[in-house]
Amino acid sequence: MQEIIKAIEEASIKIKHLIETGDTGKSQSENSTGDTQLKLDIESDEIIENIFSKIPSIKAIVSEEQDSIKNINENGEYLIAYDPLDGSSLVDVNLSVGSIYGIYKNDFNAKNIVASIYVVFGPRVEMVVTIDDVKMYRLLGGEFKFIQNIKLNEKGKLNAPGSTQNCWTPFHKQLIDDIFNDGYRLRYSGGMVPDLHQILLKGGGLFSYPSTSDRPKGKLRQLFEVFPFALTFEKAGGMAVDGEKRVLEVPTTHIHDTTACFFGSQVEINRVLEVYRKNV
Ligand code: P6P
Repeated sequence: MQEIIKAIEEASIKIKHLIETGDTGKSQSENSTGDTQLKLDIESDEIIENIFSKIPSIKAIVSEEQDSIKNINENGEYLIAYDPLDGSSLVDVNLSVGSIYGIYKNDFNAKNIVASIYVVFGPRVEMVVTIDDVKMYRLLGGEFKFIQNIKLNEKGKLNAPGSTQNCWTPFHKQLIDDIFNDGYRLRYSGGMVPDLHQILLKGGGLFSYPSTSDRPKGKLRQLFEVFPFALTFEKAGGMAVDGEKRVLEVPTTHIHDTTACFFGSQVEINRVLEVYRKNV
């Protein structure tokens, strides 16, 4: 695992430079959902793939920006699903973005995730490694230095309600309204990585990307985005559900499957479960 962490550190330093100097324009190609890819998406993906292809402990990799799994070393131990630059369109307006890595054994699915790593590219570059606990590192003088462990409070103060509000179910809208009426503060940038990083560092709250009329299975990808953060939130003392159960019990049938997802502290997630179990 250490060589994978070092590889992600090396890739992140290169991606930081790419964000600062790269062309943020559109490429000529599309991703698996037909969205036009940004040049940043493709170039950050190439950086990561080139580095991972030399790591002996990696058996195979799959990128959110590509359609197929790539075999690296048949004797490798780990499978890595990664989103090379989530929220890349936010670079154009100088907001924070991030990379997300899910590290699996035997197969790409929820029950086989063994670790997750995300990197936030903001005013500072920070990497959060989840194995048995949640450790945060910061890029200082060209090296990642350990800063702190991350633990969530039982109850938080922040609310990050994702997706198009006019596509919410009435009971989801009521839930979000009730949470705001209880004094939670709105914190939503449209970047999953910085939005969840903020909730983790500020003691907790709720991030939701529910099933909506335009996206009945949610928007966020199971392998590349949701499962890695679900592991982090659970190891930090919080929860991650799809409205009914842990997202780490959601079955995967295709590498680009999505799922509705709620990440947060115990109090907020139990509130979601209570509302959803009554209405779904
Ligand atoms: P919406 C970015 O495109 C992303 O995949 C996540 O980083 C983010 O949480 C979500 O989409 C934002 O989606 O529909 O709220 O704009």
